[in-house]
Amino acid sequence: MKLTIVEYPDKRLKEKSKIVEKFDEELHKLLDAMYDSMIESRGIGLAAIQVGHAKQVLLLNIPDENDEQSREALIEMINPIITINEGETIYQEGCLSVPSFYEDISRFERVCVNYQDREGNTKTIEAEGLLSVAIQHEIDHLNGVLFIDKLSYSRRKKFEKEYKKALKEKKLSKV
Ligand code: Y12
Ligand code: CO
Repeated sequence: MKLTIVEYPDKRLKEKSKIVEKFDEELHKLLDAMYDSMIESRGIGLAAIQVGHAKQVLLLNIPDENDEQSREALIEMINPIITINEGETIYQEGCLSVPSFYEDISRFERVCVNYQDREGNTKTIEAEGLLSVAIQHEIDHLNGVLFIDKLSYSRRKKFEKEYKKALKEKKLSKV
């Protein structure tokens, strides 16, 4: 099933996602459809609210050293909670819900996360580098926060102007 990616400024991106209680076929179907949509859109991370489902569900698929993604590297996180965070790193982030815009964002360098897998089993992961940054970016989505919300006032103003212009051009090119 092909899912449509919700794009900024859609208000659904501000919603807080709800805890998942049922680890059933419906959840598995959502996870599989999210994976297909993420790969088709060339993403490395996707939260359920980005496809219109306000559930605490996210995917991560970090490319390997040859810049290739594989299903074996897929991480499915349900109800994630960051338990430890350390250090600081700045990484240029992008988001499928904010197409064609990339910005340097400050994040924790390392995180430890407790979460559940698709069967409801409890898991823990320690992450650093791109995986750590992507986890924090996706968990922000579950709280209705986008990476552009972390920009300074002037950078946000610049973004809004550029994004509005890009949206207008996109609409005109479809006429
Ligand atoms: C660092 C980097 C990324 C994250 C969160 C996950 N973000 C993404 O997966 C963003 C993907 C993305 C893909 C795009 O499409 C292509 O490259 C073909 C894209 O480009 C356009 O929309 C035109 C933008 C973003 C966290 C930390
Ligand atoms: Co995003």
